[in-house]
Amino acid sequence: MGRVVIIAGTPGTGKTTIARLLSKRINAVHVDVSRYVIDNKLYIDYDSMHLSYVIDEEKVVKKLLELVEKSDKIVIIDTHYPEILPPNIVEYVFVLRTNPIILEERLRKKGWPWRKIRENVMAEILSIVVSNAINRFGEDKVFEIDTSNKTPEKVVEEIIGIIKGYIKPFKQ
Ligand code: DAT
Repeated sequence: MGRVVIIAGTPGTGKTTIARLLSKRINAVHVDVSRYVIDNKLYIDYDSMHLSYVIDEEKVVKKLLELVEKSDKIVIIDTHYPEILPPNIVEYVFVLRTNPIILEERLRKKGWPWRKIRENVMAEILSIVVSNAINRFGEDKVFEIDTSNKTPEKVVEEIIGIIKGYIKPFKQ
């Protein structure tokens, strides 16, 4: 069974960029949950108001657990909704953070509509992903990583440092 590392964060904070790079660096399996849901048709509906798929949570969790069970490598799960996973299988939850002004720029570059940009920038300001992650997984497993004004390589170094125990992260 693989160890599970989650890369979470508001859309645009860099989950897929970081998870892809990290998985190459540590030879892990990368699962981009949004992509995985579409590729495996694990959605119930498309929400045209929020311009996103409504996932079939039960099926998604079942498939992810099977994948982790079969894997002999670390599994990096990239999702803005980490609480669907059971805490007992999760070792680390890295929540990527981005200054809201920089996040807005990144989402503009992705060509997102203004309504969706505003919704996500607000979610980042309110630290919604972090509070949900702490509620579900507990403070000890959750690490906030700032990606503003850093290269993806630098962010990956920080994460590897924490996983290997080289860096003692600051915890309030
Ligand atoms: P997400 O998967 O969270 O939606 P993404 O990886 O698709 O995010 O997009 C993030 C964008 O931000 C991508 O174009 C790369 C850019 N970026 C700039 N600096 C970054 C950093 N330090 N870490 C991650 N992404 C960064």
